[in-house]
Amino acid sequence: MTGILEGNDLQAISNYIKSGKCKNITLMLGAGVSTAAGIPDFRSPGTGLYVGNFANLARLNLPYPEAVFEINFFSSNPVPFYTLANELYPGKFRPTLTHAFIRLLSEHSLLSMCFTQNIDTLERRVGVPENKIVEAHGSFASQRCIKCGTPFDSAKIKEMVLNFSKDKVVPRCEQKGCRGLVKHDIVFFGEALPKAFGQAPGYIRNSDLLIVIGTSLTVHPFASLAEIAPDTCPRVLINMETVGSFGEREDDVILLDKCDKVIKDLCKELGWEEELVKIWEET
Ligand code: CNA
Repeated sequence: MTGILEGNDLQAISNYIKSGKCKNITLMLGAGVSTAAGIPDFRSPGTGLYVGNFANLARLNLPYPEAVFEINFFSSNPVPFYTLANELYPGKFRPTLTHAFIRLLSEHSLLSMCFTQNIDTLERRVGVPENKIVEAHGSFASQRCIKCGTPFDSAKIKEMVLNFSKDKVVPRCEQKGCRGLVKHDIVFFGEALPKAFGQAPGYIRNSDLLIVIGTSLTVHPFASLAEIAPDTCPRVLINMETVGSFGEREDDVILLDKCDKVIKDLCKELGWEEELVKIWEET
């Protein structure tokens, strides 16, 4: 026990933040942060893209669900990805209270860095400064040809994706003689993570608190970051289930509930509830 937190509950986190000793908070986020916005995660029973009803992905005629995010499969059949992109495209969804909390941490100068696995860009949309976000699995924010690497126009691809359900036109490179498939800069299975992800261990080692929200901690190397937190950096998990190695450290705080509810309760304790709701209502 490090003695940094006075307990393993929400009150203890709130007291620590209010004490002024907790100056740098690093966040690790997953798809659970955006489920309340209407974007299904991968693995929640009944609603996740990989399970239950949203086998949903079954209508895309995939050999197995993960194929939709595999580069080899995409190269031979990009239609399932673009069908899904049409449904999940940024602009169709509003940030959640948890996204508003990220901005609030930043406004209180407490946000060290937000490492997100999400590709929905809702962290940007809620107004978290770009230099405080690392989209570890990329995002829909940019795109390029998978053959020659030439970037593709954002406005043009947006129109194509939004019309994909009726037009079924897959974007192709416009460089002379190329015609390669265009893919968003989302990290597919088998692709390298963005360079900025390399900074993650340094941020976590220098943090006073690590908060992990809405992730099954099953996708590596992202998931392994939670192991890096030193004794001086207590770990908090806000999720529907216990995941990873949470619970193995005496000072781990595990808050099992919908993240928006936990965040609202935490902000109430911190006296930030009004600010939180104001940010959320504005976005
Ligand atoms: P996952 O494996 O589907 O796990 C989600 C986790 O969140 C589960 O443990 C759930 O119990 C939990 N959860 C779901 N809803 C809530 C909620 N309201 N409050 C608290 N916890 C909740 O997803 P991961 O993010 O762990 O997997 C990594 C993949 C998912 C990344 O590569 C992403 O790109 C990918 N993904 C992203 C999005 C998005 O951008 N919104 C959507 C779907 C998948």
